Amino acid sequence: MAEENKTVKAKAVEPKKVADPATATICPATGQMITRAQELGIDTVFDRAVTLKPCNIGMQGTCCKICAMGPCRLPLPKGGIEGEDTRKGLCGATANTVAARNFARMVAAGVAAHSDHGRSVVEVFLSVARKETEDYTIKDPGKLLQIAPYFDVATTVEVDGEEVDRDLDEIALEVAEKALNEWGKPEGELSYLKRAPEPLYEKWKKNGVLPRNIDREVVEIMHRTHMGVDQDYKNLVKQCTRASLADGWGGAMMATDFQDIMFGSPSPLQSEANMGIMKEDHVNIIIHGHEPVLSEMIVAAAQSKEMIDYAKENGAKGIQLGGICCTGNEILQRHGVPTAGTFLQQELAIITGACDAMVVDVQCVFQNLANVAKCFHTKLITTHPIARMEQENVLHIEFDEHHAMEDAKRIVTIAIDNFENRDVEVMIPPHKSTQIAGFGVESIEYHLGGTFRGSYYTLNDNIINGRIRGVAGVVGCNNARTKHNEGHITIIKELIKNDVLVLTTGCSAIACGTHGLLTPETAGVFCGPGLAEVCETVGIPPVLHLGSCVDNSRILLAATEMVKAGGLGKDLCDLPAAGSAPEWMSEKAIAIGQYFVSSGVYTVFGYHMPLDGAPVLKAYLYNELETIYGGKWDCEPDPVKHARLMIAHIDKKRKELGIDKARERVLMDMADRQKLELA
Ligand code: XCC
Repeated sequence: MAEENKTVKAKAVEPKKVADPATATICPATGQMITRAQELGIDTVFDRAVTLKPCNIGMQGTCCKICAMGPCRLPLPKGGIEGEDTRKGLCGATANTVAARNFARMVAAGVAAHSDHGRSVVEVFLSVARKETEDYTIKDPGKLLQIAPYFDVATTVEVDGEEVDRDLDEIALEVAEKALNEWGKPEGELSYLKRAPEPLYEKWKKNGVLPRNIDREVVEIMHRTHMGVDQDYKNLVKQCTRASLADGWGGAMMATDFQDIMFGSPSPLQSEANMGIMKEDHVNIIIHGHEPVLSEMIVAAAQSKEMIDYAKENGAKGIQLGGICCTGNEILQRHGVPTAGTFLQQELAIITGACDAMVVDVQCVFQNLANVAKCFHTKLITTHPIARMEQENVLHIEFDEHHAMEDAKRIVTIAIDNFENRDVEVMIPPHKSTQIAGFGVESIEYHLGGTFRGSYYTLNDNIINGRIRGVAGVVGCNNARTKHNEGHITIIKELIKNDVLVLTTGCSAIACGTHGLLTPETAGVFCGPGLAEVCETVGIPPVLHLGSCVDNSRILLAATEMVKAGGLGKDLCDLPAAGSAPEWMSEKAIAIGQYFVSSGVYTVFGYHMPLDGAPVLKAYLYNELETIYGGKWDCEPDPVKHARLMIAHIDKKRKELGIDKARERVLMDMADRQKLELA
């Protein structure tokens, strides 16, 4: 007994292992706040990543826990497998089946998350169309008219033999009802699929992967991955394609469109990024999550004279809003609200001691926020009926679109009332950068085509003549298992150095803002000569912020516009383009990856993929899929090698298009010019 007590005591004094800020992040503000948290004795995700090791078999994708005879664990033997792979679960499921089922369930969860978000947005739009709410309106009628035909909704009507514009309210109502039907229509296929280039649509049709309705494809994955159903990894991957397309060309695309219609389509604007945007003498409200339905109202409430006056009465100089994750991107791209941080910075925003309220909706919200908030005066407010927290210090104010402004004002008032309760010394890291955000399909066309000749052809032309080597979509999360922001920033710098124009969304976009890559001036510093020349001529950054994760649909549509403009092939897979998620962590990222691959895009993930335990399935995703859809998966944790894989693919496509020679000429010209300059 005495012996036992000694051991307990000895353990108790063992110093706690914590993260080393220098290896945890490349962001100085983040490093500073990790240290601050450690001084205050508060653990963050960075520390937990040091003490909690990931499960090796789960990492390989080969732990099966879909029935109570398991979990059956099928790790790959250290030396690999020679000859027949005899690994199997109690039911006989092979490693391929197990890993494919796990992969499919990630796709299902990712599609569900994006598309349920999309559904909420369309439901709010239906209330607008039915005139049940006055807080939301139609801010971009042009976009409504643009999408109406995809739902077979007429925008004109015949009156006395003459074709006249149809009443906008009527159009809105019909579009809203038809759009909502996309989640559960009993027959047919999704309406937006025809927005894809025709050869791609035909490929989907031929392979039997046209999604029927959004919910059905998710449900079918859950059915097929139930114990004893689909046991052919290729057939499972086929359903992954079908469900993911229901996201990329369905739920997520509708989320973007209806948000644009109600809240306005973004256009480029200037703002700031990183935790240094918080102000000690202001009421700081941090908005975090994904659905802009509430955050739009909070922006309006926080900017109202009534609320600003109230803040001043309470001793603050004003109200400072800041965004985290994709809700942050939504209010950045439409209102210029600065971003306070990426996914991994959420706890740190509270640790500043200056966060008077953190308002969260759905997705990517750490439960540990509640524990961190307990150490400060911060009010943590959940707002969504499907996303609550068990901790007692969390306030739940359920948001309802029918009294949206009222709810938003209530939340802002709570934050203002809380301003005087700050108890711990405030420490806001002094780091922030200028950023330009708010690009979209339309603004790329405008900027790269000019007012009178707005067209994607100018972009194509610069790709054909070799100034721009190609286009890359770099998107996705942070992951505490990799150095915060290092993957995003290293890969993107390598790409732009090699004249690849980058389109970015999600936390990758926030990282770019934080590290100063979203300004036109970046071009002269980090870009290759060709891309720099184009960016300087038209005044755009070499990295274009296209919004949140659901806005990856903007990347699909921009790529489609490139195909339509001509000169770069007939399908998305012909384009000199590639996709990347350097620090992915969420199931949504897997869904996005799968719809990009199935749309013909070579897509490289960083960190790792949960496929190593099933080499046959992995080879199928990394190679064979390309023969079906023109796109394929790849994974490379080293950021420079990762970028080079993308560049090699872009060069391969240039060669196939016969435009590789143009680039050689451009490069030769530049080298000659530099030689001359040196002489
Ligand atoms: Fe979440 Fe969208 Fe990932 Fe960031 S990037 S961690 S999903 S907030 Ni989409």
